Amino acid sequence: MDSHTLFERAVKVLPGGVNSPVRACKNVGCEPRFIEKADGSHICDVEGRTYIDYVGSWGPMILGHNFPPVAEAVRQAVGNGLSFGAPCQAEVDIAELMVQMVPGLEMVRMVNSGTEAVMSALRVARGVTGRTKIIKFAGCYHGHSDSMLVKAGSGALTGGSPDSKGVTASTAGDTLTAQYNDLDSVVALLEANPGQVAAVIVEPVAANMGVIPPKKGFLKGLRQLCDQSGALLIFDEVITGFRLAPGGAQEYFGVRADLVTYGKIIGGGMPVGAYGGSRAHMEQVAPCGPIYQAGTLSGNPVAMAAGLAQLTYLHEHPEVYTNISQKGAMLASGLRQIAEARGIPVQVNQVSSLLTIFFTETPVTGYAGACASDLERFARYYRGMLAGGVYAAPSQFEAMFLSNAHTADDIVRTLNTAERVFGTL
Ligand code: HOZ
Repeated sequence: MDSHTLFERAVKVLPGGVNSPVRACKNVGCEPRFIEKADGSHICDVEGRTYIDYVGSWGPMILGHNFPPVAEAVRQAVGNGLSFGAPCQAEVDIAELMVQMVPGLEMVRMVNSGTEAVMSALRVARGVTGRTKIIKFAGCYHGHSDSMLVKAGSGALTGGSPDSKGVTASTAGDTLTAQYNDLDSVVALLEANPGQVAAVIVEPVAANMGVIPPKKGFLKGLRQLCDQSGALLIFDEVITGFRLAPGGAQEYFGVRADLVTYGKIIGGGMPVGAYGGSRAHMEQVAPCGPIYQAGTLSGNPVAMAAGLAQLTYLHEHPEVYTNISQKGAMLASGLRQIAEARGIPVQVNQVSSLLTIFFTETPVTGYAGACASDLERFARYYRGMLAGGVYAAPSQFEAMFLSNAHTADDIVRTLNTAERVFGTL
C-alpha cells in the first residue's frame, strides 16, 4: 500500500493522520511518507524509495538505524520476556554507566519519554525548593506536559499553537517565559517573583525552534542566577544528551545543571527517558522520599538492553563525537556555500551534529529571529530535498541530526541535491 492511501486511511482514525504532530508535513505542503524500514543512514518508504535520513527518529539514532550491537541486544532481551514490572539488571547497568559518563550525575530515575522526564524533574524542583514557579524560554520545547506548553517550540510552534488550549490558566500562570540567550529577561522574572521560582529549565542548545546555540556566557549566567536565587537549573538534554559529548551539554559547555532530563537517545530507539541529578535531590523521590513518581514500564528490560548497548558503544568509542561533528560542519559549510553562490540569504546554525538552515539574512540567535525566517521558502526547499532523496524534519523549527552512519558520500549527495534545489528557490 502506498503512502497516500495509508494517509487517507490514517486521517479517518488518527487526528491529522499521525501520532505526533511533527510528522504531519502540513506546514511544508505535503503528506507524510509512511516508512517501512531503515538501515544505517538511510530510511525507506512503503513505495520502496530510499532517502538519506537526517531525522534519525528525532535524535536517538546517533549510531545509525539497525546498529548491530543495539539490534542484537534487543533480540536477546526479547527472548527473555517483554516486561516484568520488576527490577532487572540492565536498568542498574545503564544507570551506573550514565552516572559514569555524565558529570555531576549521581542518581537517575528511568521513565518512558522526555515528556515524562521533564514533568518529573519539575516536580522534584518544586518538591525540594517548596516553590511554585518555573522559568522556561520561548521557543524551547520540553515535551507536552501542561506546564511546558507555554510558548513551546517544535510541533506546537510549527502548527501555530505555542500556547496549547486545554492548559488551565493557573498552570500556565506558574510558567514564566524568558528569552533564550537573554540573561536580562531571566533577571527581570527572578526579580519580579522573589523566592518563588523553583527552577529555570533550558535546552542548553535550543533545537526546537531550529538549532540556536547558546551565546558565550549564557549558560554560565543561568548557573549564577540560579545560585543567587535558590532556583534549580534544569538542563533538558533530550536532544543534546550523549550527543554533543559523552557527558552531554554539561561536558560540552562546562556548565553544571542541578537536574538533567534525557529522552529517546538513552533507549537507542526504544521509548525511554530519564531524569537525574545529585543524590541529595534524587533521594527526595519515592520510595526514598516524599516526591511521588512511578511507571510500570519504566526500566523495561528490552528498552534498557537497547539503551545500554547504545551508551556502551558511545562510551567505548569517543571518536564518534569527532566524526559526527565533522560531518555536521561539512554539511553546514556546504549549504552556506551553495546558498551564497545563488544569492539566497540563509543562516546555517550548527552545533556539532545538530543543524538548521534558516531562510533569513539576519543571524538567528533567539525566538524572534527564528520566527522571522521565510517559511514559504523553507517549505519549497523541504519538498525539493525530499523529492531529491533527502529526508529531513518537515519544519523550519527542528534540527537535522547527523549520525555516525552518515558517510562523506551521503553529505556530498545531500549537497548535490541542495545545489539543484537552490536553483529552484
Ligand atoms: N523533540 C522532538 C521534536 N523536536 C519531538 C518529536 C515529536 O514530538 O514527535
